[in-house]
Amino acid sequence: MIERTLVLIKPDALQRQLVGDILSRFERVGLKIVAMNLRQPEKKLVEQHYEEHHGKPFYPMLEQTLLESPVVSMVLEGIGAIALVRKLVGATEPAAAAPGTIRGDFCQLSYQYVTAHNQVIRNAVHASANLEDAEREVALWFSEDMFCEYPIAGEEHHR
Ligand code: IDP
Ligand code: MG
Repeated sequence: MIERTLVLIKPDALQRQLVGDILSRFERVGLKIVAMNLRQPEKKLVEQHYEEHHGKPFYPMLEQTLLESPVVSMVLEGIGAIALVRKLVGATEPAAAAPGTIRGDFCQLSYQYVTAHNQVIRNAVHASANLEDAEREVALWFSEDMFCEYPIAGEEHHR
């Protein structure tokens, strides 16, 4: 099943100049970038994007961190792309994220540490959790005219 999923490289990763490292992981597994943008999101967009977290204690900080510098937003396409990207991204809590995943390799925060220090988990990327979220989030961040059609080398070998 060919799927599309939304990925955001969040401000903490932009500030650490990790864009290339993160993108290379999606490219090397064969995911296709069908839309991409460097963007300073407006507050309203972040509110809509993280709708499910409104009211949680960490929400105000989460919103603030998403607004502190630009994000790279992208739509990735591939076989089972939603689960594949979540696998590459790793667990929400970096301390629990497996080595080899983006969060496991680039971040170290734990729930215990951020709770004690009144911080939010900075974990480099956002990735859609399921098909329903992916469809909603892709439509939120991208309009139809922002997608590009093109072939990628070797596409026929893994489809
Ligand atoms: P996800 O990004 O792995 O889908 P969600 O549960 O959807 O994780 O949470 C959204 C974001 O909110 C996380 O990526 C992380 O930045 C932050 N976050 C989630 N849970 C906590 C928490 O308990 N404390 C602080 N920040 C959190
Ligand atoms: Mg989530």
